[in-house]
Amino acid sequence: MKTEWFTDARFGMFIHFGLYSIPAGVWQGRKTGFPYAEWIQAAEKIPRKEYRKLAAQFDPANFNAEQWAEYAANAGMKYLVVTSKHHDGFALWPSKASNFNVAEATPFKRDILGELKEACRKQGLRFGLYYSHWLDWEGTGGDISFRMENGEYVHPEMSEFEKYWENKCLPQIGELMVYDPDLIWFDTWDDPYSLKYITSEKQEQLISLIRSNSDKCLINSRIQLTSPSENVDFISNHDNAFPDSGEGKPWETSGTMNDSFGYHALDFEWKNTETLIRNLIHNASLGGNYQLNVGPTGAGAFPRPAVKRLNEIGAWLGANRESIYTTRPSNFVFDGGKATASKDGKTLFLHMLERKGNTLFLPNLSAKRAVVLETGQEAAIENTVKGARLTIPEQAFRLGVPVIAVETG
Ligand code: JFZ
Repeated sequence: MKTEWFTDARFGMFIHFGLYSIPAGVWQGRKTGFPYAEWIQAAEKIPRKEYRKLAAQFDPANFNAEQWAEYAANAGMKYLVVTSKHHDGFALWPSKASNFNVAEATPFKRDILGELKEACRKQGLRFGLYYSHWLDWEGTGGDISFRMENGEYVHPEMSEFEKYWENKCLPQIGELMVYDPDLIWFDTWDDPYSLKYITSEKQEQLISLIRSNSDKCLINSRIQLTSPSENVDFISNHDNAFPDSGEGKPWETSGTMNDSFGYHALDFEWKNTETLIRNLIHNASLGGNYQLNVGPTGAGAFPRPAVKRLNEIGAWLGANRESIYTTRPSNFVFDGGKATASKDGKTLFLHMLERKGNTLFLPNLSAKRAVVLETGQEAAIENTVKGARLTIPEQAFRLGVPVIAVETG
């Protein structure tokens, strides 16, 4: 199955990087009215000509693809997905279909996608590309959710959108395929206008373009969130949405460390590391992935709070790796935590999210061996006709989120 690596991966990095990383959520000295810094052009109704001036300033001295990929690998992530082109229409690679790109419009000139792809290969990370197929505010006909008249959004004529689609969107997807991506991450949301513009014919057009170039490239459901084609490979949930059940296809949640995807200089709502680890465990227990976002600064640096969290999650994952990677969802429910199961179903991993006393009863189950995963310390077992009673060693509760590995049988 071409989705197997994705199902086994559990943890990936999302990167939002572009011209919006320069204003970083602040326009004319004020914090922008919308939490997502990458939306600043629309949120502040910045005229195109003025927004384009950011390209002349785009020269990220600290951009270092190898370091970015290393941060992801050290955090325990297995793939990296970068915004090849976000809603503003600016391409991070030398695109032939539009000169609004890093090589032609900025002093930086380097092929950011090419460098990142190579860095990911070196780190053993799968490489994915976010592409905003629906919204494109460059002004070539894809400027949905951008033109405001009398306080209302005015959407482009279908004929204008068709021009954008034929002359920019499809050719650019063709260009992206040259990078041989492991996945393409499209983006729409529940808006009646996404149904109007991204019809099922357009979905299939994109899908067949990708399939004709690649046997391996996965495609996500946000190609049309309201009614995705049967032919997509995995489901992308709403942002920061951690569901109560799994899906019929492989799935993921993309989420932010604070409240913005693009770097936001005035967003201090950083979630603590334990919350992020709990999100990872939550999705893993239901068979899903967590694609955690980093918004590098306009200079190309990872914000310090992001680096700290990546390091801390990496440390936790390093000590508990078997309980997350290649696991399967477990229907074993217990009070105060969440479980995953090994692929062969023989080992149960109990993530102790809340302390509910030192004994844990596992109904209808007989345990052969139970250990604290990080330390190897044994938990005493008492098997009865009704199930197994474990006594969790006191020291385990000093480990943050302890995991008990139980061999069953
Ligand atoms: C979209 C983008 O607009 C945003 O900038 C970011 O790239 C994010 C990953 O995706 O945001 C969305 C998408 C879907 C919903 C809300 C915001 N939704 O379905 O509610």
